[in-house]
Amino acid sequence: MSDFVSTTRHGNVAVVSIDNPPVNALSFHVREPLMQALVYLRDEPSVGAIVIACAGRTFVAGADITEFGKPARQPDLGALVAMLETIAKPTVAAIHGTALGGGLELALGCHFRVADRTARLGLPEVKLGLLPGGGGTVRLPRLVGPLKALSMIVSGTPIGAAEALAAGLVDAVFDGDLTAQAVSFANETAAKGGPFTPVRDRNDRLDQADLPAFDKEAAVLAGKARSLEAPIACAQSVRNALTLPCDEALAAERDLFVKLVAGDQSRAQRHLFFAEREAAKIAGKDVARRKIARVGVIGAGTMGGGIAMAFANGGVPVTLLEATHEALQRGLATINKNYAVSVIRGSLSEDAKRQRLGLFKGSTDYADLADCDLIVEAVFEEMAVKKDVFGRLDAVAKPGTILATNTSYLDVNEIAASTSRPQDLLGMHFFSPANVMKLLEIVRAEKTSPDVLATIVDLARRIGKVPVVVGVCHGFVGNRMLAARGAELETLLLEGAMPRQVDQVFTDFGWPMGPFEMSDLAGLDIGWRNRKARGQTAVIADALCEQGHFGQKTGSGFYRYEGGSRTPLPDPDVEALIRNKAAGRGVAPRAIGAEEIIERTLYPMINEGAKILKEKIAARASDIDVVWVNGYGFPVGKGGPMFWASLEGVDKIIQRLDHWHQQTGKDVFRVAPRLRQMAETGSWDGAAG
Ligand code: 3H9
Repeated sequence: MSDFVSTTRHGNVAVVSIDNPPVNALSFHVREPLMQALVYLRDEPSVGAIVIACAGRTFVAGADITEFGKPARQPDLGALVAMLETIAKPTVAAIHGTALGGGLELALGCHFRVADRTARLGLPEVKLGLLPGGGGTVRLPRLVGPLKALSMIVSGTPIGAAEALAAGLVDAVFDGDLTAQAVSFANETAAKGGPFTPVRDRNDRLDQADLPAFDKEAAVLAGKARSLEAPIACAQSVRNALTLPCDEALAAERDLFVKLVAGDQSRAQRHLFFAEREAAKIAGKDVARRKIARVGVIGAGTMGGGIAMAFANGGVPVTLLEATHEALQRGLATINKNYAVSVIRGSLSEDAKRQRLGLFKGSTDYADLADCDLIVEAVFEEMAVKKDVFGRLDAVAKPGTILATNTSYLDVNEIAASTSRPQDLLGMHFFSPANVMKLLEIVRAEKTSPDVLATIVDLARRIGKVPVVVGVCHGFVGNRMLAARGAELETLLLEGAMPRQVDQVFTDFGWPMGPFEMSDLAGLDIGWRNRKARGQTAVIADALCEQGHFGQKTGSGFYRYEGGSRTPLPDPDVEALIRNKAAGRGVAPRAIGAEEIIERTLYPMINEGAKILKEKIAARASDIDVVWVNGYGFPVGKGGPMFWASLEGVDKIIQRLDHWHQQTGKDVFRVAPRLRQMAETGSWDGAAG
């Protein structure tokens, strides 16, 4: 008995209960008493069967991630599961909430698993840059077959109880009092008599004939892994289960785990795990939240429609407002079509589609927004238009309604000042497509009240978004750093790099696509319009736009696209244009290496991040990482720009920025004081650490 593990008797059945809030992680202070309790019960003759259950909201959700990187303390998870398998009496895991990672591995050490109907089971270690290290890759294929195990372990996505039952992962699914039903199950099983075969000895689903199909699927998954090591290690380890004796496969899994856990990629992904949770913590978290039962969205274009879908996907009823009946019908038709595509792809059931569509109410009348608790505008990005919209909202919104602007750049303080209720207004900067992208920059204006902020952070999590609170400045965190990243791109072209070379450096780094391909996808006309509004120019991009080359949508931009395809092809005309513009400026082309491209794009971006921290536009460096990974495709295996800066070496970054500043005199290379401070203290907060 301990504070974390206790045993109760129900006749012949002993129930061992783990109670380690909030998620019953298998910390050392749980493993040690759990081991002791199991050894005692194994040897206690009056005990006929053992149930492992958990208190609180969930079964064990994994190993304790905070212990990784510290010296291992025995018993480790492997020893615990191995010991479980020495028990001759039936052992049953009673799973409610989530059985994840080490939690599912513990359950796989039992002879049987029973689950509550709402339970979810999975091995998500890959998302932490790891593979399951407690025998999961070796035992799961023995229950569900190698192909299913491969898909579960490489994706890291948990499955529901019904699917787990069908796959053979659980033996029974129950409604109601799970522990009581697990005890009955254990009693009945014990009465039937053994011997009971541990999972490690069940080999009937391990058929060597599956190897070719397995290897084919593993190759497909490896292709999607880009530069990440963990998915490859996961696939290798499941393959070992198929080809090696159990103990050898377990030892190989352990070796792979030890290697990954010490590597930079897993450190980066573990950093992101905690960073995302940290980002949702805001000062004044104890304030009462406002109730959000219905949301209004103004504008049914790409952005507004996506935002409306994001709310409906989270189960929140939406009133969608457009200026004209035609625009409204067009918007609703697009939403309908998007859901229909999801049904065809198999990611949404027909029933769920109907339910979601049922949450929409369309209108062209502002008065219909009167019952909304939150109203988000997604209209044209122009201050006068925004002010007009909020003026009308002021007249119809009920007192206490939260007003949000989806602006990407405009001054949220100025928008707030144009209403009679600035305390109720903030920015909700969704990323396109808003129904898919996880990031939500929540822009806190000067007068935004703490309860408004807390309500929107909670709502964001409710609809599955990753919220990050940011302050008011041009472009907030993400777009402001994007501008710094892109400041030298045109110059690089003029000096001799071609779009495909720059993009290749980015994809080699781990980005899903490079900046030129991204501009083509977003539409070059958007940047062109913004530049014109700000009196700015861009030599190459402006020339392309003047010729009507707006990117993918016109079949040409920095690349050409054949027959409506999305595959970018190098365009000799664009390359000639670049050379001509360079010659016109007297710039002789030279060979530009990958290092230089990184130094002149990613280093300025880190520098801008340092300024953002100093100005308190972001509360923490890790918030910036969350923005970039979830909104802009910064490679997860590098942990976000600010984490990556430490891997790259802040001293080196400063030295090269100084070099480029001397060479060019450009402001974008002027080293920010906070960056120098980081080099001195080793911490973005300014304190030594
Ligand atoms: C593993 O198992 C390796 C093994 O194969 C091998 C070992 C040898 N450890 O997410 P929430 C904290 S790797 C430590 O906001 P929710 C979390 O930081 C692990 N702490 O709740 C937060 O703390 P705070 C494989 C953990 O209800 C608090 O709990 N397992 C852990 O939205 C609440 O978390 C996973 O990867 C942990 N394992 O979601 C599962 N998990 O309040 C990771 C959570 O101070 N966990 N915390 O910010 C999850 O996916 C979600 O937490 C879960 C609940 C779905 C369970």
